[in-house]
Parts: sequence; structure tokens; C-alpha cells
Amino acid sequence: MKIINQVIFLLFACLAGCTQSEISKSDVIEVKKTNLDGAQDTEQETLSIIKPDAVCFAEKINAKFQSAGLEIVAQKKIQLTMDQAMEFYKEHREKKFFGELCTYICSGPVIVQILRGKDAIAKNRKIMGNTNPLKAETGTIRREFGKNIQNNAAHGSDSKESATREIKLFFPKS
Ligand code: RTP
Ligand code: MG
Repeated sequence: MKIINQVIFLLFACLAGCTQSEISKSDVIEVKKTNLDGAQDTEQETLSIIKPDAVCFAEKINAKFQSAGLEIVAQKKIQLTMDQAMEFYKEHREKKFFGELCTYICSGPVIVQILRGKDAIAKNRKIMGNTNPLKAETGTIRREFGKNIQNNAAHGSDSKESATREIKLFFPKS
């Protein structure tokens, strides 16, 4: 009888774990528009991720985007699986830090966002600051909320091609 109870418990635990890590069952905070329909020609969209350690600072980070003229047009809190992390970071798969990078981004929930505005890609990179928080300018997200080069608070797409690929990964059109 004890063994049956343990098997049932394990089954429930596995099911709960799988459900929690699926993006489609994620904790949606707010989703407005997920494409550029109706936007000005000069506007861009970029993917932003508030990384696990910085999720508690989301309000302050979002205030920085908004005061720089970037609109948060979609946003959700999700738990990435290792497969999702490896796909997302595939450009870094040959780097020595790839394993740690993927483990870290899966270490807790993250907030994925689409930011929209004029020159959104470059603007977001400027607001985030240098990859290494110690080298980032005062007032940038990474300087204020990053701990080290790995736990550096935020991700931002680095080109139009990356933005398109990354937005599709997290906000596929239904
Ligand atoms: P991100 O992609 O997260 O916006 O950062 P980034 O463009 O500024 O930097 P990138 O070269 O694309 O690196 C991606 C993430 O890998 C981690 N990293 N660790 N241990 C290291 O030397 C090292 N170098 C980079 C960082 O978390 C970086 O954000
Ligand atoms: Mg990058």
C-alpha cells in the first residue's frame, strides 16, 4: 500500500513539474499586441528578458524602459525548460559558459517581454548596459541590478534578425 501511495505521489509531482515549465501554461502577467501592425515605420520591436535574480526588480526595470520611451506591448512570467534555454541561446553553444548560461536562465521564473519604440533594439541595449555589470554605466539595468557577468539581470535582442527569432520563440502567433 505504501509503495502504491509513493508511486501516485511521484506521478503527481512529475505532472505538476511538467505543467509549470510549459510556456503555454505560463503565468501571463499582461499581453497586449505581439506584432508591429499599426506601428510607425520607424518603430521596432525587441525581446527583453528579466533574468531570474532580477524578477523582483521588474517594476523598477520596467520604469526604466517606459521612461526611455519603450512601450511594453507583451509580457509574461515563465519558467524555461533546459530545451527552451538551449534553443534560445543556441548561438552560444560552442562557448565554454553555455552550460552555466542555460542552467542559470532555468534557475527560476523569468519575465519575457516585447518592447516597442523608435530604435527599440539599440535603445534597449543602451538601457541594459555592458554585459558585465562592473563595466556597465551608472543608471543602467545591469549596473543597478546585475551581480556578475552571468547573473546580469537582463537580456536584449542584439539585431533585427535576433529580435524576430526571439519574439517568435516566446510569443508565437496563434
Ligand atoms: P544578452 O544576450 O543576455 O542580452 O547579453 P549580451 O548580448 O550582452 O552578451 P552575449 O555575448 O550575447 O552573452 C549572452 C549571455 O552570456 C553570459 N555570458 N557569460 N562567463 C562569461 O564570460 C560570459 N560571457 C557572457 C551573459 O549572461 C550574457 O548576458
Ligand atoms: Mg546577446
